[in-house]
Amino acid sequence: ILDKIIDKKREEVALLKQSALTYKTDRTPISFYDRVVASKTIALIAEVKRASPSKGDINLGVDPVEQATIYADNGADAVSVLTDTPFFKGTMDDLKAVKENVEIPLLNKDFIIDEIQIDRAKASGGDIILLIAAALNDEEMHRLYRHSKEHGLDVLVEVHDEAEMERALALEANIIGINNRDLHSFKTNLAVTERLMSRYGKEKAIFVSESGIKTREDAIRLKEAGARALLVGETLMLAGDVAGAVRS
Ligand code: IGP
Repeated sequence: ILDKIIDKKREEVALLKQSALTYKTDRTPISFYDRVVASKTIALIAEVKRASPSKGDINLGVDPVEQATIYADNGADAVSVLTDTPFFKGTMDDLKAVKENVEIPLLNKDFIIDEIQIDRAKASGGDIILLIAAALNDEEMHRLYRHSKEHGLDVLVEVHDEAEMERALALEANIIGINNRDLHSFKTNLAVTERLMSRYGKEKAIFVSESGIKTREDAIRLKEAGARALLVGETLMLAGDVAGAVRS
């Protein structure tokens, strides 16, 4: 699935580059890293996600601003906004709208393969961008990581196994996401975080456990494994009581 998504992303980036649009902004992003370091409890990145390749439609009727406002008002430390359209049914306008209404840091959740997407993320209100190790070679990771940092953005470097973790650590990434979801089988397994944390937990980075987190018990388990933050999407998008789910 990742190959398919990246192929599509290349087309999108080619169009972006052809258009006359430029992304200039003098805004200073808000630091998620500083917020997590200062926090005594485990941090929450709460995600706005309408649909996904693994689950299909999740919550098409959601109002991203309303949802993000509930997240922020109930103690989330950041909001992740999926902006990929073909596979996740999100838009850059979702990110912009959330930015106008919410004060906490925003993660522009997308498949970044080119600097122009990073410039667009910053101009659209993103404070954090995602770099997926499985989608990028070392040269691309380094170049895109440096570009983001030069523009004052935090970078969440996402890994799923030991080899990708080694590559993220070689970057000296200070925020590393461990994706519990296997992108081939779509299965989630929180033991992925436990396995990688037992081996790399002493490294100097903030570790974020991502995907498949459903209950307060899951959160406690991941905190005990050493995660400093959690990224939760589907569970919050489907919760009857979103505020209660965020607080628990
Ligand atoms: C959220 P979940 O299982 O709580 O909905 O997962 C988040 O981790 C997931 O959306 C995600 C993702 C990604 C989406 C993790 N890495 C990369 C798109 C691209």
